[in-house]
Amino acid sequence: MTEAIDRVGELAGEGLRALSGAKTESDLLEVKGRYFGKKGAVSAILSGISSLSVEERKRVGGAANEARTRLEAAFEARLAEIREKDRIAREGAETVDVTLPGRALDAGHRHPISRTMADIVSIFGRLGFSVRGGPEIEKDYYNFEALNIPKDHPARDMQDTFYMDWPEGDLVLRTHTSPIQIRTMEGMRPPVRVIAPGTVYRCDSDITHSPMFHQVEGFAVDTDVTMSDLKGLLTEFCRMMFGKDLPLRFRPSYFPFTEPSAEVDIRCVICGGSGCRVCGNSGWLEILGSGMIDPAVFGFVGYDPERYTGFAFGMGVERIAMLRHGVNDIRLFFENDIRFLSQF
Ligand code: 2U9
Repeated sequence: MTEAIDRVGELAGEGLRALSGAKTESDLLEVKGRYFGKKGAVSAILSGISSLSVEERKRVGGAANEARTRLEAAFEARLAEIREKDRIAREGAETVDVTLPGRALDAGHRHPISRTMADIVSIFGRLGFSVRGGPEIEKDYYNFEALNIPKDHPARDMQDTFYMDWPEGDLVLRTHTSPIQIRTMEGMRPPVRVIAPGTVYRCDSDITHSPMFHQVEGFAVDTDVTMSDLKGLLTEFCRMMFGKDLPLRFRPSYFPFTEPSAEVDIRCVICGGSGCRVCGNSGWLEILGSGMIDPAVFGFVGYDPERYTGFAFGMGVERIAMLRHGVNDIRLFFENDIRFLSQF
């Protein structure tokens, strides 16, 4: 009997030492199982006391229950200690070092096409032009008819124009910003000096054409506007845009809405005139179309063609941005690849 009581004392001592040596929750559970769990050593002693006398059973059973109570209390205390240590370790690992330098936010900037367009508009603003806009879904009349482009004209080719199949009638995505000039003339008498920037659409796509692109057009109408006014204005524009001493030339051309018409070339900004792939070895780059507004156009807006003359011009913004930044594929502007766009 004293043997059994001694054994309980030994087990209690061993169990308490094992509990205080446990490092983790699973160590603790393992110790509990071994000493005072359902199948542990203390339980084994309790189940072996049935052969003892009542008196002995009381003493051994009392000692065993007391030992189990102490072990359970020690278990709870050690469990709390281990959990607190784990929490402190976890929170230490998660700590934010507020003294580390911050991560800089990337500053955004305007798209190179928007910037080029704003620069062109700003130059014409300084030269006395005001800015007008208009709808991108446009009536056939404003996009073609009033610009002296009748129904059978090749400029209306199905391959170039996006026709809208809408019940509202003959609508197209504007193929140029020229309808803005027609709408402007309908609403005001000369003198007129207006610049018309905007997005335009043509069904065309390769390295120099995009189905959505941008134009800046402009025009002036008064009683005495001449071709030399046009040449003076565009010469000044090219020099403000590309450089002070830039040579340029006016080359005869054809547009349905201007007569006579001229295209403006600047000395190649890539090779300086010696000839390269960009200028097709000519030493010149086509930059603008222009001309004197055809009197037939004045007929559509109720301007007296005997009294008024005017000039008009137009340019593609992407082409100018490509030359300015040395970009060789127009599609790069619209792929929204930040690695490309962040260069500008
Ligand atoms: C009215 C009368 C005349 C606008 C003009 C051009 C010549 C021209 C092209 C440049 C490159 C289009 O983007 S592009 O392909 N434009 O060559 N545009 S004269 O003439 C007008 C406009 C409106 C009422």
